[in-house]
Amino acid sequence: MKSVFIITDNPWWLEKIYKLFSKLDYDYSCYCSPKGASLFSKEIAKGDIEVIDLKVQSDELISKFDIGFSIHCKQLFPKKLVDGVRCVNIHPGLNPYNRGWFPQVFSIINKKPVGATIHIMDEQIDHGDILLQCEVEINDWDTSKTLYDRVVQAEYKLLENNISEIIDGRVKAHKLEDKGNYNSISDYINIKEIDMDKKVTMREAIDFLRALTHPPYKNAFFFTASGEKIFVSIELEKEI
Ligand code: 0FX
Repeated sequence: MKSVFIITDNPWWLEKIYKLFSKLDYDYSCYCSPKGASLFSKEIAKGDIEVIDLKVQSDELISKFDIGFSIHCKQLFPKKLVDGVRCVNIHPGLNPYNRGWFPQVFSIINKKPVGATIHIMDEQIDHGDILLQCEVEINDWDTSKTLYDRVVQAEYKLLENNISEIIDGRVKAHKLEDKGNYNSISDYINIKEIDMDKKVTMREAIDFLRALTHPPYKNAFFFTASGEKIFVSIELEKEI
């Protein structure tokens, strides 16, 4: 029987992982990152998930497991780990477009496609041979939140429908010719402050605001003349 490790820092995904793996006949263990530990205090206490620091504990994973999954894990997988055991990333973006942080936010702004990607991991972020992909359409009335919700559903379906084939190595990987583009967390942080003097079209303004509308987060903001910080989000409603 193949042994599988899964590292996630996303509570929605952890529930889905339990649901998916409880139906399958694999020996599996779940981990989260030290930074994500506060999100999982109940599960850690129950022993359902363990905290792992990949900088010092990669050898443990290499020796114990046949395959590993990074599912919205906020830790970098070191070269040693990705070279030592087959690691697969489940990513909420359509590689190679807008690799990195919050792909749907950047896709609403820069019009590059978005979707779900399952790929073999190498030492670069959201980079490596593609196993499976599925594009998700961007509607003119989507916000980051409505689009993200569809992207994670697409990721889950892609994984659920192909999990045994992936673990058993029956999905053929293919290379992407284009390296595409990458957005870091700083790129995201840097777009949140609204430049009140910037001249843009209404289309660009609405696209920017809907890309940063993701309740309950408060993202886009500006400062008043007296220095108060004001958060801005947008409501879009399609006539039925
Ligand atoms: O778990 P996740 O959905 O995924 C993110 C990256 O997008 C992904 O590329 C990376 N592999 C993974 C490790 O981290 O992230 P999240 O739960 O922190 O955020 C989910 C969405 O929430 C995000 O796409 C946009 C929105 N959000 C999140 C934060 C933290 C905001 O709008 N504002 C925020 O400050």
